[in-house]
Formats: sequence, C-alpha cells, structure tokens
Amino acid sequence: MFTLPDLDYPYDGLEGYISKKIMQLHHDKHHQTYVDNLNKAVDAAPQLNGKTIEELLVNLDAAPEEVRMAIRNHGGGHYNHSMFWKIMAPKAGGEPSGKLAEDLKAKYSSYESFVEQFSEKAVKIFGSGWAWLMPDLSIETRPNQDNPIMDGKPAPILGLDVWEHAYYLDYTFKRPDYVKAWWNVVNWDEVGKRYSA
Ligand code: MN3
Repeated sequence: MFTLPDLDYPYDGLEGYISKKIMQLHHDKHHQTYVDNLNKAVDAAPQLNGKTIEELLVNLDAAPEEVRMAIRNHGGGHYNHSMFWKIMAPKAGGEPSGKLAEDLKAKYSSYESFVEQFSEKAVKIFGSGWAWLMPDLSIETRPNQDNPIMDGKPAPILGLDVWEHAYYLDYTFKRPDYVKAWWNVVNWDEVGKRYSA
C-alpha cells in the first residue's frame, strides 16, 4: 500500500508564494487521489504487489495493460508530488550553493540565465505537465504526470508542477507569475543533495 507522505512544513509555510489553501488542496486532495488510485491499480494486478514506485514507473511495460495507464498517471502523480513537497521549503529560494551552483553557472553562464531558460520551458508547456532539471543539468518537460524515469532516464533533481491545480487559486491563468514566484520557495539544499547523490 502506498501512502501520502506528510509535508515537512506547515500548510501555510509557503504563504506569499503558494497559499495555505492551495497546499491543503494540492497535498490532501490531489496527491491523496493519486495515491488512492495507484493503490487500486496495484490491487487489481497482484503481480505488481511489493514493487516500489520507482520499479513500477521504470518498468511500465511490465504492468498489465488494464492498469498500465492508471499506474502511469496516478503512480507518476504520487512519485512527482512526493518530490515536489521536498524540493520546496519555507524561507527558501535564493541561489544554490556549492558544486550545483558552480556547475549551473558553467552550463548556463549564470544562475539568472538558468532560471530564465527553465521558466520559459515551464511556461510553454501546453496544458498540464512538469518541467524537470536533470542530473546532467539539462532541462526537460513532460506532459501530464509523466516523469523522465519512464523513458529510462535518471531521476530529476528538481521538478516544477505547472498543472492549473498548482496555481489557479493564487494566480488564476497567469502561469508566468506562479513560475516567477515559485523560485522563492525552492529548497536548494535538498536539490543540492539530490545532485550530489
Ligand atoms: Mn500537482
């Protein structure tokens, strides 16, 4: 059975950038629904019992066809959001430090230029999806709840949810405003850990 992970901070911890109301709905309702539907899908395919979420997503082809799409969507939703809560934090933002900062600068010439390129790709995603920072510091996007690990790629070190449920209550249709604000809650310590892992 998969379970909803707790947030490491209060629902109002990101206020000013992401409201308590969004965090409550996004975590308690949207993420919970992904968990519930993932459990239903795994229940319907006993051969998948005991597999980790990573194992399920990396081997989607191994899942019976009747549950494959549910595992892709809801398992992806569970995996992606579990990361999303961790790579944000109260009183966070600013610039990364250490090797991650150096390597981002080497690849994008400056932190600002990296933010600009990542933001542009996130804003341009058509419909619902995510923008990802990969361990080689390239930027990828995926629709829906797809994650690059489903294509045999390594796990991203940072992800930005641009589904409307992530911002509509605070920013209505203005995705660029949400993306701009979001950098103020990025937990670079956590992203740095994932980068060096
Ligand atoms: Mn979401």
